Amino acid sequence: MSNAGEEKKELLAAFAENPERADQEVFGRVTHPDRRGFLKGAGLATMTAMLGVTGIPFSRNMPSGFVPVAMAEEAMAVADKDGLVGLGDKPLNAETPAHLLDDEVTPTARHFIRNHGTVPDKVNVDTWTLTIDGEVEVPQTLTIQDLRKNFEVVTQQLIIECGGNGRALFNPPVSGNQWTVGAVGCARWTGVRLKDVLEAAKVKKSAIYTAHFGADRELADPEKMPISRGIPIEKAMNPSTLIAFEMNGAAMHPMNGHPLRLVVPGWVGSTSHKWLTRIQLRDVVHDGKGMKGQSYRMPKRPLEPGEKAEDPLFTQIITAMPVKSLITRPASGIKLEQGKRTLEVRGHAWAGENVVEAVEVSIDFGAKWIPAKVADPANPYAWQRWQVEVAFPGEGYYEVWARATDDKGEVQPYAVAWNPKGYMNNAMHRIAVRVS
Ligand SMILES: Nc1nc2c(c(=O)[nH]1)N[C@H]1C(S)=C(S)[C@@H](COP(=O)(O)O)O[C@H]1N2
Ligand SMILES: [Mo]
Repeated sequence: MSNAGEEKKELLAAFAENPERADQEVFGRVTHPDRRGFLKGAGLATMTAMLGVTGIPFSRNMPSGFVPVAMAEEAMAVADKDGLVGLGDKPLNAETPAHLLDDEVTPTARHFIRNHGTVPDKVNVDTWTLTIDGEVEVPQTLTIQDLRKNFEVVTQQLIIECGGNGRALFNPPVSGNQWTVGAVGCARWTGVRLKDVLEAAKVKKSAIYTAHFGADRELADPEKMPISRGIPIEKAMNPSTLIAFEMNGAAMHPMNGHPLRLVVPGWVGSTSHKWLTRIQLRDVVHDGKGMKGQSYRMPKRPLEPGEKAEDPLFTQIITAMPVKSLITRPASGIKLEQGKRTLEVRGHAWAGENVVEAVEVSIDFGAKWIPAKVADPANPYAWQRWQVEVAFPGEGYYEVWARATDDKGEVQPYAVAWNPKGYMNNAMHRIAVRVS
């Protein structure tokens, strides 16, 4: 099919212009109130024909995301991101392959994207304002220039990880973006401390929680915000919690929250509100979109994989992310050159509110563990580089597994602790190595 490229462009244009109609044409019917259709039957055949491919990669994504993955990948090129893997294009979500997360500081072009709705367009940096209201004595409305002028500007390397990172490994599968390991990044963020701004607004004693609001809107309803979460006042007052206006020393990527966002490092990514316009201080826990039901919550007792559980069981609002590590070198699937028996393995490790004390690797499925060298974090809430030289006893197929331990003695588990929304999977990362 020689003109597959052209047809793909046309398909993308059709989706950009009128997603509902394009859905109708590609998927045959509208199956979901938020407009996304299921790729199956005739729809899948049409799509496959139009894309000129015999199969669509990452088909495991299909049931949950109803994702025209090839299109999401196309969208990545538009979004000016380097090698990210698209999980969906409405809203646009993309993760970074592990080997592209090798940089000490995650480049802007390699920071993952997690969107719930539209990406605000026509952003005017000069007129953008942030309102601080609710349980404060002196409500504030500040421009970005005001923030820069009135408060100390700080730069910190800070980790943001999606609560659903690792969801693709759940068994039985759960719905939601099928992140493998790459919904995590550690960029250098420049901004002001949320704490300083809150102090200027004179927070009342009654304030116990924040509520975050931004400029993005639900895809299906431009009146509604797609997400509005919050954090306890203690985390808001943590000096590493930033209102950021720069990413890696430059303007933020439009998909990563330009021109203003929260960075609540170490905590579930949904608290790091993008396109931030308002923070309300509350005397009760926030009840916005993403705060209730089973959203960003864990059950109060372990569940059997696949178990159906009712909302009242989900009493634990997710806060800090658990200890975790990632192998960024080599890429999985590497074949050592003939006769070579050693390999440098390295990556990053992080631990929510804690500090990583040790990283070990195993080349025998966890029977024996080899300690790696672990660097100190560049600053609190930055991930930590680890590195180790591994020697293989002979030729064959190996897996290299990595596990981190934090300063509270928490260790990464071997397997996924199943929960119905696919949160907080910190099971060990593993890569395949062929020794010849
Ligand atoms: N306004 C707004 N903020 C948001 C989101 C969103 O959809 N809208 N997604 C949240 C989630 S779930 C995550 S994991 C992080 C991801 O940040 P990133 O897209 O810059 O990687 O942004 C958070 N902030
Ligand atoms: Mo997320």
